Parts: sequence; structure tokens; C-alpha cells
Amino acid sequence: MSRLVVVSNRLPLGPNPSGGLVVALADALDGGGLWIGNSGKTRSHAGDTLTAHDGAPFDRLSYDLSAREHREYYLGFSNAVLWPLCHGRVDLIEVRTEDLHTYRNVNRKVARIVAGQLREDDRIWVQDYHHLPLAHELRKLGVRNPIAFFLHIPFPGPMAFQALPNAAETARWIVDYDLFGLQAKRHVAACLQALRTVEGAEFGGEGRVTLGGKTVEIASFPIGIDVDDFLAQAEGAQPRPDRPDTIIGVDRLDYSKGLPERFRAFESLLTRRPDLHGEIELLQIAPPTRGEVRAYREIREEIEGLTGAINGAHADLDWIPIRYIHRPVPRERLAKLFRRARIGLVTPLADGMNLVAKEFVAAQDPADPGVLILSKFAGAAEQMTEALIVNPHDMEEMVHHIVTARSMPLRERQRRHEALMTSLRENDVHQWRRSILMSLDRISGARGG
Ligand code: ADQ
Repeated sequence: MSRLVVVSNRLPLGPNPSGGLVVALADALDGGGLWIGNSGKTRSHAGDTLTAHDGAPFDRLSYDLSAREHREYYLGFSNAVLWPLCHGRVDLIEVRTEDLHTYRNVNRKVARIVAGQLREDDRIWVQDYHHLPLAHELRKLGVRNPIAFFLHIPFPGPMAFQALPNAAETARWIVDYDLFGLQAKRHVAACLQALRTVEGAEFGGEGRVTLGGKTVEIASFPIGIDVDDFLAQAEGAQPRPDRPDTIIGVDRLDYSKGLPERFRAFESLLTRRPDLHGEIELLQIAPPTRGEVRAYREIREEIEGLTGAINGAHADLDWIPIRYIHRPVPRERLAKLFRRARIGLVTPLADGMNLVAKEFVAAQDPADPGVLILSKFAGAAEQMTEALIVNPHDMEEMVHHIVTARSMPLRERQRRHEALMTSLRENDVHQWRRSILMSLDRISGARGG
């Protein structure tokens, strides 16, 4: 068996690392795989020095970023250009030449590090938008190994793609991969349309795109969760209280997650239905993220302002309508909170997949399941059709779905939950990993490499 080399922005650190991606990749990495990523530490000057980390069933190597690399590659081009652009917020992009320059340079440095570790029959799997140029840089170093890429966030449509300062260069980065994996069919369609704006690109069948003599296959691989693991963590939760009914939201505090729209819809419900005062609450858990980027400071202020205003206007001595927690919560705790909630409100304005939607469903008691309300703009909506699918911009529809979910008969809740669970199990995280690696093997096998 050939070895798998995974490259992501941050290396999962600590003994027995356990994030979602680690679980996903473990079976393919255990017993000899290698994972390379940055340490999360920044130094005033950082070179190519590598640190090995014991304590995982696979090898791990980290490098440090310089303060400048962190600012320009990570906060700058990755999170103030690519992230907003891929999430339909072209208005938020902050294009700076030096950020793009450093983004290329960091990827050149990571390519040198990866190339220095490679064996002839290794397969390489690159994760996410921080590393779009990596295959291109590796190919320049003479690396011929099969390389797959997976984008965890949406791919922009043609107009947004053209808002990149380097759209044609980005297309050349993409075709240096053998396989370019996206979360949902709609992102594959967007990607193909975007690449049609690039001069010289040619389109074969089955998502194949050729440019400058290089061919990539573009396909969707919806990421999933480890269903039984999450279900096990949810078991033993306290029974649901009689009142109030909890509507739960769990999201990194990101402008793509649609939190202000969600809070306003909840307030609209409280205003129209005074009889629900004391009967429902919104528990919103939103840990901080990327606080050094301006747009993230602004969304934080907006959410704090809205929480204060809504609670100030509607709370009573024995009831607070919105409980807002701006901290991470351990997974096990989260799973139990999902199980106690009557409604899961997952309403992003754009999202590659959204694993919270899947975790909420997996955590439910099949005998008395809660109801998921899911934005049509989450990649998850393509598979989770038995959720109540909502347009998060449409406040009327959001209010209507909350009311419907709250009064949904047990039989219907069970039927929807069962159908959702079947699809979660068929498309779990292990299936995701297997199908990407099988596609990569098929493509490289067909090329004889
Ligand atoms: P995210 O944007 O981070 O991921 P999501 O898919 O919802 O979004 O994953 C978040 C993860 O963090 C979930 O496992 C969730 O339980 C956890 N989490 C959220 N809030 C937490 C809290 N307060 N405490 C502890 N854990 C918390 C990106 C893309 C998504 C895509 C994933 C995976 O934006 O669209 O689904 O990658 O590919």
C-alpha cells in the first residue's frame, strides 16, 4: 500500500488528536501515514525548520509561520480574500498585492517541505483554501505523485471568481491537481462555470478540465461525520425540561453563518406571539474565531448588540429569550445539548457542508427526535432533504418553520429523523475518505502513474 501524505494549514497537535478531520483520515493514515501543517506558533523569522510530534498513530511534522506570513498568508489572502469570496461576500474582500505574494511564498515553502519528505509511491492529499497553489509548486519541483485537493468551503460562481486578483493563475493552480474535490454538486457546477471564464480552458466529460496541457477531474464528495461516535456522546443527556423548549444554534462566530438573520427571525416570533414568552428560548453557542480580521470583530459587536436588545425588550424575571455563549464547548457537552433541544436552527447564508446540521440529527433520541431547520445555502441541504429547508433571508419563512417544528407530530418527527439518519450513515466520514482516495487511485492508475 502506498503511503498517504496529508497537508493542511494547521497540524492537529497534542497527544491523540481528535478533530473531525483526524477521525476522517485516521484509517488511511494509521500505521505509517504523514501529516504536515503549521504549528500555530508565529515567530519573528520562521524558515523551513521542522518539528516532529509523537503521540499519534501516524507521523506529524510542523513548521512555524513568521508574524508576517501569519498576517499576509493566513489573515490576509486566505481569510480576507478567499474566505469571503467563496462565501458570496465579495463586498468584504481586502485585496493587497503583498498578501497574495506571501500566500504564494508560503505555499512554495510548504511544497519544499513536502517534497523533502516524499517517497516515490506516496499519494498526497491537500486540504482547503489555504493551499490552492500547492500542487502547482510541487509540480515545479518535479513531483509526479498523485495529488488530490479537497475544498471544505463553497466554490465561487463566475462573477466572484473574476473578482480574484489572479483568476487565471488560480485556474492553473487547480489543473495541477489530479483530483479537485468539492462538497456539493452545486459547487462543482459553479467551479466549471467559473473555469469557463478562463481563456484556453477545455472541458471534457465527467468534470474533466484541461488547461495548458494539464487535466484535472472536478467532482463532489460530501463530507460526513462519524455517526455512532456522535450518538454515543449524546447518550446519557438529561431529559428535556417541560419548558422552555430550546432552539439550539452552534456556529463559529462567522458572518457566513447567518446569525443576525436568525436572531431577528427569533425576535419577530417573540413580538408576534406573546403566548410563547417563557415557552421557548434560543441557545446560541458561537465560539470566537479569526478575531484579528475586521469583519469578525464587526459580526461579534453586531451579535452582542442584538442579544442585549432582544433580551432587554422581551426577558422576564424568570426567563431569558436568548442564551448566548461566546466560548467553545467540549464535544461531549455539545452532543448532549443537541439532544435536549427541540429544534436545531442551522441557517448559514453560505456553507460548504455544515457538520453541525449532521451532528444535531445524529445526537437525537430516535424515540423522540428534535427537528432540524436547515438553510438551503448549506451544502448539507443537497442530502438532508427531510429537514425543514429554509431561506435564511426570508424572516417569514424562518418564523413559520420554527412554529411548524415546535408542533410537529411525533410520527412525522420520527419519519424525518429515520430518513436523515439513513443518509447520514450512507454518507459518513469514512465513506467520504474512501471515495476520494478511490477516485485518486483510479485517475492515477489510468495515467499509469
Ligand atoms: P466550519 O465552518 O467550521 O467548517 P462546520 O461544518 O459546522 O463549520 O463545523 C464546525 C465544527 O466545529 C463542528 O464539528 C461543530 O460541532 C464544532 N463547533 C462549533 N461550535 C463549537 C463550539 N462552541 N464548541 C465546540 N465545537 C464547536 C468548514 C466549512 C463547513 C464544512 C466543514 C468540514 O465551513 O462547511 O462542513 O469545514 O468540511
